[in-house]
Parts: sequence; structure tokens; C-alpha cells
Amino acid sequence: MERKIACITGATSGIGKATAIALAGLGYAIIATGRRKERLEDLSKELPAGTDLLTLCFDVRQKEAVQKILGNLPKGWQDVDILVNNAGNAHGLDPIQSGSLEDWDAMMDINVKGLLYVSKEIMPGMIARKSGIIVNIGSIAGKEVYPNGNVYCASKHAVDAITQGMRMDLNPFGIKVIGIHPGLVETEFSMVRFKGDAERSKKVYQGFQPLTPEDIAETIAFAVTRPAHVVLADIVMLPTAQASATVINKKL
Ligand code: NDP
Ligand code: 8X3
Repeated sequence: MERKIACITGATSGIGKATAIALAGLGYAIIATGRRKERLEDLSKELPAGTDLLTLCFDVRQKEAVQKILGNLPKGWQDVDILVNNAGNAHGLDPIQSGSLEDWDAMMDINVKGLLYVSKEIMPGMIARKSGIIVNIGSIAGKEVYPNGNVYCASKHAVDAITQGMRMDLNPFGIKVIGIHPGLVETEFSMVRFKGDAERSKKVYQGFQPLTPEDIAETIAFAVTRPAHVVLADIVMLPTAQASATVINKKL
């Protein structure tokens, strides 16, 4: 049987790494991307023995690098069956009047434009083969806006809109497009948002049980293994203690 290939962006930590492990567990050959080379090199030790792995080190903001690397995948790696657009982060949590241009650029360039650059390289093969699955990692922040979330929420609302648009435009080609929108998942996300402030990051997940990256990965694995005629189009996934972006039952 011909092997199936899953490409996961942002596979060096959190949800992306857990997804690489979960899909490798289903027998997929894995293309794992990210900027941290050492993390990519270490990934092979965490995947099931015998997993075919291709690691690609690049920044999704760098349009030319994305085109060069994903547009010229090595022989045997070109027919990507599943693309998981996961690379992304929040940068800062500030009122709109005091947010920084650097943070705004990072969120729009990585979460929105990076997802588009990557998809642009992978979609043609799926269209030609009339098959494929694209999983876009949105957020509860793409369904609601919360105080100080402004630009991060905008970037994730854009991911939600792009996901809906992809589902329509790729519909004639039998390509499934799945939006996954998690609430609070304990990863390196808050360390990035709060620029390495470990105390502040830890507090985000205190007093309740957050989701784990493995919870999300398990759901992605379930979603991509539905029968050919079924698409789980849009999944909002919250910790039980979370009722909305802002309503969290914390027992502190
Ligand atoms: P992590 O910080 O643990 O992981 C983020 C991943 O994205 C890393 O692998 C990182 O790799 C990669 N990444 C970030 N910036 C770039 C870039 N410029 N180029 C290439 N890769 C990049 O966070 P999560 O696992 O939590 O986040 C994954 C996705 O899930 C994001 O899209 C996030 O918005 C979303 N999400 C997270 C939630 C949460 O509560 N944690 C909830 C809802 C959605 P590297 O640094 O090596 O480049
Ligand atoms: C990550 C979840 O609530 O911090 O997208 O925006 S939240």
C-alpha cells in the first residue's frame, strides 16, 4: 500500500508536536516544520519507531523560503495527504492603544499570512489528485473577542474565515477542510505570549484543568480518519471548566 503523508507546521512543541506523534501512530509519514532546528532533530526520538520523517526548518513568515522549500519537496514526499496548519502564537496581551507594532506584525504575518503561504504550496497537489485534508488550527479567539485579545483574535477570526473560504473553493476537488478551535491548552503558548514570563504564564492554567496538546491531537486524528463522505467541518474544543473565552471556572 502506498504510504500516506501528513505535513504539520509548528511541530516543535505543543499541539503540532502532539499531532505529529498522533498521526505517526496512525502510520502516516510525517513532514514536520518549525524554526527550532534542535527540536526538529530530536523529534525522531519521540515518534513511533520506524516512522518516515522529513524535517524542514523555516519561518512561515518568509514567503520565498516557504515557496522554495515546500514547492520543491524531495521525491517521495510531494503528495501530501494531510496538511495541518498549526504554526502560530499570540504575541502580547495589551489594550489596542498600547499594543506594539512588532507584536501585531508577528501575529498577522505568522498566524494568517504564514498559513496562506504554506497552503499555497500544498493545495495544487491536492487539487491535481482530487483528494486531501487541510486542518486549520483556529482558536476560541477566532469565534469570540476578549479584552486585550484584539489583534490575536483578529488573526484567528481570519483563520476561521480562510477555513470557510477554503472549504467552499476546494469543494469541487473533494478536499476536506477542517477547522479546529481550541480553548485553553497548556503548551508553550503563554510563554511566547508573555515573552518568557514563566510566573505569568503558569497562572493562565492554574485553578482548573486545561486541555493538553494530546487532547487536541487525538481529536485531529479522529477528524482525519472519518469515512470519505464525512467531514468534521468545524470543531470548538474547550476544557470542561471553560464556558467561553472569558468564562472559566477557576478554583484558586
Ligand atoms: P506552542 O508555542 O507550543 O507552539 C507553537 C508552534 O508554532 C511551535 O512549534 C513553533 O515552532 C511554531 N511557530 C511559531 N511561530 C512560527 C514561525 N514564525 N514560523 C514557523 N513556525 C512557527 O503553542 P501551541 O501548540 O499552543 O500553538 C499551536 C497553535 O494552536 C497556534 O496556532 C495557536 O494559536 C493555536 N492555539 C493554541 C491554544 C492554546 O491555548 N495553547 C488555544 C487555541 C489555539 P518554532 O518556535 O520552532 O518555530
Ligand atoms: C489560545 C486560547 O483564549 O488564549 O488561542 O486566546 S486564548
